[in-house]
Amino acid sequence: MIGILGAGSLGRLWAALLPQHQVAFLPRPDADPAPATLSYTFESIQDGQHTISLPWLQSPDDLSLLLVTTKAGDTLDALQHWLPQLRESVPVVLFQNGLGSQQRVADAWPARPILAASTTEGANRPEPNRVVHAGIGETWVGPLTPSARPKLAGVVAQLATTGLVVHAEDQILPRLWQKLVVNAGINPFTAILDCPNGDILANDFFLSHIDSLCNEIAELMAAEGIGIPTPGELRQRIEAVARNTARNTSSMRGDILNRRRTEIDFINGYLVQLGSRLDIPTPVNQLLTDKVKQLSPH
Ligand code: NAD
Ligand code: KPL
Repeated sequence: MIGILGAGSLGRLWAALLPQHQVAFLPRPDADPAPATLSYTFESIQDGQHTISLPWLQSPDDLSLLLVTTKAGDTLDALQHWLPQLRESVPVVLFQNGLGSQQRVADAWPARPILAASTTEGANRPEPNRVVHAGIGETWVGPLTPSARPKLAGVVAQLATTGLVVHAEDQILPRLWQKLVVNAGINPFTAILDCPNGDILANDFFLSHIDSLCNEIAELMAAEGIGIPTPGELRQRIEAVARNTARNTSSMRGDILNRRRTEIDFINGYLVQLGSRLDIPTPVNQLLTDKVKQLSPH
């Protein structure tokens, strides 16, 4: 049985596409009491609308794989509740955006097979019981702890049964950084300016900070040994994604509009913390983090 911890947009996407008799959701500890099944409408890209009805997990002993699709700020707490109940050999795949939460999990359970995924699939939930696969992407999965290495091929094969494109990635950290760069350069601007992704490109606030932001990120990446990108390359990558997703509401703007906690601490906030550890100034990341925090509950 494949367990999904975090029954939100991304968790319900994977659950809808995995073989149905092999999937169960792990209830929140505060679920009161968990109903037997979770039903929702799933709008697939390829073949229309389906009703999905999946069980809540009855026995943790049944799990052979755990997909963790909570937000970054909820992940450690969620796993602290469930991992003591799962066999040590069960691979755990972390799907969070940003950085920081993955390392905390790997540090907390270094003997467990912990993997991280970086995905460009897009899913949203316009109503509580309707999930839309909004954009087809690709997913890279790689090991964070030594015992995850021998599990990687099997985990990728299980995830690929969805029909989604899933790659094994030995070096998952640089992949997570690539997504972090894009999120750090788009999400806070869209949240602060309250605009779709494409609209940041001509905005004075974006234009007056993007080069300094890219300088900060390039310096951090070089110090961390994650390649030596030039600030100009980072800016091009950020602007290309903003153009390609021009009408999208970023996840951070969506969180603010829905009065939810954002993932800023794991995006620009992570870069600020890394900068202070490495003695690299990060004033633009700090500014963006502060402004987003003023807008959202923390
Ligand atoms: P979401 O808010 O829709 O879903 C998170 C779910 O986790 C919610 O249903 C919440 O109730 C549940 N949760 C919180 N604490 C829990 C706990 N202690 N136990 C069990 N469940 C708990 O968020 P999402 O959009 O699905 O994103 C999840 C993660 O995936 C984020 O880090 C996001 O950045 C990343 N991601 C999302 C997408 C996407 O398209 N949605 C794409 C790439 C990456
Ligand atoms: O990942 C995203 C997000 O919104 O979190 C981007 C790439 C910015 C697309 O909206």
